[in-house]
Parts: sequence; structure tokens; C-alpha cells
Amino acid sequence: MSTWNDPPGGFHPISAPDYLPREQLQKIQLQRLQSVVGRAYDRVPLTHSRMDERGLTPASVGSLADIAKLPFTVKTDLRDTYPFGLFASPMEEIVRLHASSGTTGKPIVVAYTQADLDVWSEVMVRALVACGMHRGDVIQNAYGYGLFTGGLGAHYGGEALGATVIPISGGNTERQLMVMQDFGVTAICCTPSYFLHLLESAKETKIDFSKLRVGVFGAEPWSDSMRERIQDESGIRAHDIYGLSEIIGPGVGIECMERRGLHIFEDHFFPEIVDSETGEVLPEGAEGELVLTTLSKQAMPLIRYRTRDVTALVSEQCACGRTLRRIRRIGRRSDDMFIIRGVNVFPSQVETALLRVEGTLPHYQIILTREVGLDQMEVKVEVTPEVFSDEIRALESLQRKLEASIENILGLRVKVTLVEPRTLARSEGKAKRVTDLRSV
Ligand code: DLL
Repeated sequence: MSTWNDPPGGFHPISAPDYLPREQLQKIQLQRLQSVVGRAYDRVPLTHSRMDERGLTPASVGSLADIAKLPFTVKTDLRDTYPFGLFASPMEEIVRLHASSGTTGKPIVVAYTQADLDVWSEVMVRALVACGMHRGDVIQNAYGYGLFTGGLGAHYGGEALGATVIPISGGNTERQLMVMQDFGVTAICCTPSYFLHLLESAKETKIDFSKLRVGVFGAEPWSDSMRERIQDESGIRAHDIYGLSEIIGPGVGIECMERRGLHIFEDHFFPEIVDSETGEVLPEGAEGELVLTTLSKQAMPLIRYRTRDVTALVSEQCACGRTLRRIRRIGRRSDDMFIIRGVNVFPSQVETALLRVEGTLPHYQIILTREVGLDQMEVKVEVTPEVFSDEIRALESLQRKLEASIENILGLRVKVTLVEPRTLARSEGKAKRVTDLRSV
């Protein structure tokens, strides 16, 4: 068993909070909870009015258990207050904005003060240390840079660790493989599906990446069988990293060397598991929806945020010595969002994109497949009888318009196939829009 003086990958003082006695950790959590609730109550009108409605003030939080009295925050709150309505800091103090998919045409926006960015780097360092990484590692960071939190989150974490970071971002597989071989890459950060794609391509080009030791994979669900395939084919150790833009980005939770669940950095993010239907808090160990409260966020504190990610809390002490509780790996969500090539997609966004173009019926089907390791998304759309009788050129132009409209909203190129009126299956009750044919 390793201790905090001897964490896997070498000592890193920043990881000390991972090993605190539980009582000490809970004291810090309560202090921070009271402070963050006070901040949100004073500065965020939505939180203020929701607490008022329930007769609550910051003084109502006297213990950690009192968190259950507080109102939830949900994704549509971010949409309804778009773009900046949940910010608790003035713009002069906000040094970074990121954005992620909303449920329709507009993204949701998240903000960071410098102190927030420092916390983010801190938890990312702790995550990388937990994966056995250290100074001297050469990290190929193939998470997308830009509004997505994956790129910059892993970037600053890697630098703060003292490793060498290659900010290659996603895409351009040939260049990725060249860099991996020529720059002596020892660790890679990317989505697991993209790594699988790199592996497939490496087979053809006979790339040698024998120095590669660790993969830090997240931003989408991936199964144990996918992990086995990745590890068997590449010889690396694959770790699962969890996070979401609303809370901070990557670095909310990480698998340590034991890889029996993801440790949550509980001194910054307070986890609860609730029944996704009733919102009732479930006992430790039960499966339900993960709810997170940011304990130290300044720019955009979120109280009891409904992540929609389904998991369970594991509280037995981990053999790695960390006292932080773990969550089970996330396999599904309690809403209809799916993730393709690291991009979050709601069927309602696709619908919004289709409705912006004339000539289609509101009947569509989204089909997800995996070709040579890379996820593909196809949208089958019924056209109106009038358009269907048009000449082929008109149909091609409609198809291109639909593809462009979807790309505009999702930032993702997908294939649109036009089909005859009344050919897609109709469902009684709630429509099932997504067919997932991905096997691993
Ligand atoms: O995906 C942040 C991230 C970047 C995490 C890089 C890990 C690595 P969003 O784009 O806001 O943020 O998407 C968040 O992605 O609510 C989950 O549904 C899903 N997700 C993230 N990590 C995992 C994971 C980033 N390890 C949403 N396993 C979350 C399963 C994951 N699902």
C-alpha cells in the first residue's frame, strides 16, 4: 500500500488533501460550503430567490447534511440565464470563459477567476499524479483546445505538474502519430475513442510508441472492455478521468493506480447521489444521479448541480491510501444527451438545426456507428412529399444545407441522409431518436 509520502509516481506536495483524515476533510468542506452558499445567495439572483422561496438563508447550513435542504441547479438554468446570469464575480475579475453544449441552439457559458483557474490546475495535477505521472513525462495533449475545457484544463495541469506538454489538440491523426514517436511521448490525454482511432491508424503505419506508458481518457463513457482492448493493443495503462464544464472541466474525479472507481476531489467538489426522478438523496452505495456542489468556485459557484450522470458513491477506503471517496465509472446518463468524438449532443439540438431549414418533416433518426475506431454520426431525415418529387440537384442542395445547419450548432460534421416521407419508424409515446450501433 502506498502512503501520501510515497504516492505512485513520486511525492507531490499538492496531493496532500487526497490523504486527509475524513473528519479534517469534512471540516474544510463545511467551512467552504457555508462560504460558497453565502456567495451564491448574495450574488446570484436565481439562487437567492430559490432559497428565499424555501425560507432558507446561508445560516440554514449548519452541517454538511443540511446541503440536502438547498435547491438544485439544472442545465436549463444555465440556458435560461444565458450568457452570464449565474456569474458571481464582476467581469473585471473573470479571466476565462469556456462553453459547452446546451440543450438547443445556444451553448452554456462557464466562467473562471484566476483563483478558479488555480484550483483547476491543482486538481488536474492531483489527477495526473494519481495516474503515476511526474516531472519528466512528455504529455501529448490531444483533447480539443478552444471552448471545450479538455484542452486547456489538461494543458495547465500538465505544466503545473512540471511535465512537458505538447499542445497538439485533436485531429490530424498522421501528425499525432509522428509526434508520439519522434517526441518520445510518455503520456497521452484524449478521448478514449480517439485513442482507439490512433491505435488503428498506427497499425497501418507501424509507428513505434513503446515509450508511451499512460493514457488519461475521459469526456465520454467508455466500457471496461474498451479499456482491455486499449491496454492489450498498446501496452499502456489506461485511466478514466471525469469532469464537466459546469463544475470546472476535467479533474473532478480520477482513477488512481488501483482503478477501482474515480476519486472525487471532495475538498473542492461535494458529491451526492440522488434519485433522478424524485431528487431524493440516496444512501451511500446506491446507484443514482450524481449531484455536485462547487465548494471553492468564485466566478460561477453551482449549488447542487444535477449532472445527469448515473453512478454510485463508494466509501470503502481505497488501497492507494487516498481518503477521498470514489464514484463508480459512468456508463450512462439519465437524460438523452450522448457524446460523439468528445462533443456533447442533445437530440433537441439536431432538431433545432433541422427546423432551421425548410423542406424536411420533423421525423429524423440519429444513428451512431464506429468505423475504424472513430465514432460517426448519421442523421436520417424525412423530406416533404413536395421536395421528394424534386430533381436530384435540389435534394443534394437540401442535404448540404442540413449538414451545414447541424455543423453550425454542434460544431461537428455529420452525414445527413434524406429519406422518403413516412419511411422512418414512428414510436408511440416518447420518440426514440438515437440508435447506437457502437460495439465497444
Ligand atoms: O467533457 C470535461 C472533460 C474533458 C472531462 C476531458 C474529462 C476529460 P463537458 O464537455 O461539459 O466536459 O461534458 C461533460 O461528459 O457530464 C459526462 O456525461 C461526460 N463525461 C465526462 N467525463 C466522462 C467520463 C468534459 N470519464 C459530460 N466517463 C459529463 C463518462 C464522462 N462520461
